[in-house]
Amino acid sequence: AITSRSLCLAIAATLSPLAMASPVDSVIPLPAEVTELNGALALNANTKISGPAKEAQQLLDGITALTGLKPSITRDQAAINLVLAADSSLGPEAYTLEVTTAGANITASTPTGLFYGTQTLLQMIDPTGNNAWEIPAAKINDAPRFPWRGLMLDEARHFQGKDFVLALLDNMAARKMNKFHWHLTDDEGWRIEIKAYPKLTEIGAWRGNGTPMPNVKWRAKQGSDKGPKYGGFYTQEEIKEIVAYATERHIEVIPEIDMPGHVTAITTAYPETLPTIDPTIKRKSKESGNKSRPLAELAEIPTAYRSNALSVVNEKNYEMIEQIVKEVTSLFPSKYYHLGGDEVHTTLWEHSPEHIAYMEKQGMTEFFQLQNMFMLRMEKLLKKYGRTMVGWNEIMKGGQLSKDTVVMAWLGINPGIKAAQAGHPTIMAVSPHNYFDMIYPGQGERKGNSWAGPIDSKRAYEWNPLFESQLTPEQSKLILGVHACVWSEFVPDPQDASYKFWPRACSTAEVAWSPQSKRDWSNFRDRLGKHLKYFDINGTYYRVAPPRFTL
Ligand code: TNX
Repeated sequence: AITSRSLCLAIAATLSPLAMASPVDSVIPLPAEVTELNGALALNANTKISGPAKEAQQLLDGITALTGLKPSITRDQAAINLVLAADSSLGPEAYTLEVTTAGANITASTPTGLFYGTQTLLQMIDPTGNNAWEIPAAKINDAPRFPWRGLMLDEARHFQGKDFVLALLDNMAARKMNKFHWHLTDDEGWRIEIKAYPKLTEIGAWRGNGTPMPNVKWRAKQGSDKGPKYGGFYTQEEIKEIVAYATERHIEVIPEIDMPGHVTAITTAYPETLPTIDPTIKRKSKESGNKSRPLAELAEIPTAYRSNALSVVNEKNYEMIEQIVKEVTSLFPSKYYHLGGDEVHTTLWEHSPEHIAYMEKQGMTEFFQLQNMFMLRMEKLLKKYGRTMVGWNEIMKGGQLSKDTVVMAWLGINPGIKAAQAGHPTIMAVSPHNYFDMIYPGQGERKGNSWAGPIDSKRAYEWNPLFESQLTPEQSKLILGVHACVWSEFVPDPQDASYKFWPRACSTAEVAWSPQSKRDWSNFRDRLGKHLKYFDINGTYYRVAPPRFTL
């Protein structure tokens, strides 16, 4: 029977001799330099791999997953050789890969470079090879454009769990992404066990019927606070396991513990962390403007949702925060600690006698100065634990931050440019290209946010994170890289989370890795079409752009 699928395959088969076959035509991200050679290296049951034990085993497992073949590992020269060489011309993540009919050699100066070489090699194998597995001959020199190639997962709004995170890490690593930013706390949930403050998870990790976590209309819209109790969290043991899994794949895990706003989970578990409020007073400020809401609008004090902030003048809160930092840093070896700092609503501070008194004493006139004071204190605290602070672009308000502090720019491009101009290492997480909680364009799409506009793979692909015309060469160097985020207000389960990431995050991986001059949407689109087979093989749920096959 002729189905539309078989018809399409037949057409594709007729067209393929015309189409430019490239040795990397299903590889993402596109390697920096590729030279096509003649022929191919055949893989079979006797294929051997030599090289450092861990990387050789990872390659072996990858080949088995794609082909079913079980190569063996040898100490001798083999068909596939992984070579660690002290070669100063190869940067810390670079590799060269040479495939001929006689064999394949991957050379790098670090295990990370070797690992990336193996990921490219794996994506050169056509898994639909019908038991005739081969790797096309080519010479590749590859290194990343940016050192920071990240994804963020928000597990606070919806909890996806360990299996999803491990699968996400696998998919990141295959695309040479190296920073996993884990948004573990927010108003709707606290997802990491803190032994000194057990109520953070006993109370803060659960919402829905019967829990003290506030029931607020805004969240009711998402359908998660009605019905059964909902939530979850990671024990410290699970966190360690996930971090180890990421480390094996050359991914750094950066925890985010969002403060001093987005803290309903903390303030519900420990109401004493809220400012003391006197509703009859309100200190006015030029700045409070649209960030501030009238106190009367708050659902209920002290568990006012999305308008709350920690007290930043209560020393007990700083003791609690230090304990949290101590436990969190003991679990995450990353040099970075993300402190959030986004969307701090100052309403409660405006009605808080102790905050007003503190401002008067310090000669502060605007409420954002309280936030700035908090951030400066957090920088110091994190330094004490050997960590560099990362925060959302709002942390720049008030200035004076240490030049080490990393700014994650989300509200468009300008905050990113400003951050680099101010001398901060900067990560471009700009929402119109990188916020994959946004809906995909088109009719009947899955639910999502839409305030930054619909995003498809093309929109995620077609932008340049370096705004060279507005930055000096020195400032350009401060743009560490690119970051795509999935906020999860509208991401109820792992299948939906996977759909939101893939394939859009393939665009992010290539934006972050491949030279700008080599990037081309139509070339990428064709490669992506072929690359999707790797998701089919590892069972990753992804979005297929319309028109879809519905047979
Ligand atoms: C803004 S981006 C937020 C998040 C939301 C997101 C939804 C940022 C630092 N804050 O709390 O989830 O928009 O797109």
